[in-house]
Amino acid sequence: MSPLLVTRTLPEDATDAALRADVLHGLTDHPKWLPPKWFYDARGSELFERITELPEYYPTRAEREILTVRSGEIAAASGARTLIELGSGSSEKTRHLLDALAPAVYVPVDVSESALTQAGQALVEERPGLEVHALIADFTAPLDLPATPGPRLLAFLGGTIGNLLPDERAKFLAAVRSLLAPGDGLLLGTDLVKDERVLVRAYADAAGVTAAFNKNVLAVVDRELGADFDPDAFDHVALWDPEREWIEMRLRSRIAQTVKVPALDLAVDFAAGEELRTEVSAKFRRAGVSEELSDAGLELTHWWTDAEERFALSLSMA
Ligand code: AVJ
Repeated sequence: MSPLLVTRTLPEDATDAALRADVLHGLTDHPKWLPPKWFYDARGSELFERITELPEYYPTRAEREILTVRSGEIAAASGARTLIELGSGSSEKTRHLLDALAPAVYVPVDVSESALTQAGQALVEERPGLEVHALIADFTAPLDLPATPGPRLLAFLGGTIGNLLPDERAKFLAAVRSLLAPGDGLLLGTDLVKDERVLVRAYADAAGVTAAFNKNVLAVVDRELGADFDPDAFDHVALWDPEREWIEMRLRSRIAQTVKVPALDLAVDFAAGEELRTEVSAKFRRAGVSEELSDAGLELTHWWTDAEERFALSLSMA
């Protein structure tokens, strides 16, 4: 049997139906909002890769430092024979884990079939004996994981859990727990609370790459739903919400304007200065992560940070 198996559980038309529902709901809500998942078309993914290399955007470097230094400990603590990774993308940061764990099976899960196929092909070529079972799926929906050797380690890296609102996080962690058997583990990447200026700079870089990334969601709605958003009629906003301890990205309408979305037979009025929220990126403290994991039935057993304590990887056991 080929060492690379790619399974699609995401229906082909899921994306179009989901985008239409999200745009209709979010643009008629008060205040207006869109889910961050729609950032990641080809241009958005390329812009995000550029963001990860920006001097102001520390999370990727900080997490890579932890994985480089601590993968041996993570492997020893989890003893996993299967590594499952949600939102695996290029699997670039996963290589340290795969080296240390040397699992029998790797199950990358992502919505991007191209990313999964490219990464999966490269991994089976360079790692004889590794079986890759890639899943084209939306990890926020119920997952149908293949039967693989235990114990299993489920990795959710990058700090992407911060994109979920608190109630969404509770549901997500409970769903993850329901996928795990006793002795399985969750390896979770979380960006940490820190100086507000450092946080805001990471989401409003001097080169304007994050501004372009943020505005790109308007181009996605224009292309997919025939809307007439003018990205230049909106300003990029990044702010720190100290009560909720999250960064919020918004797009502020420079003028009073009406945007048409023909595919939804919708006309959306924006007042001058009105803001559309495009992402929250929650920042965490160890006590809060431990509590959220415990509420989901997971026990935090290890907490690793980079030397500057900007980002953390936690291991929790089912
Ligand atoms: C990929 C969701 C972890 O929230 O920091 C980067 C996305 N947004 N710059 C994050 C993002 C603006 C990133 N995550």
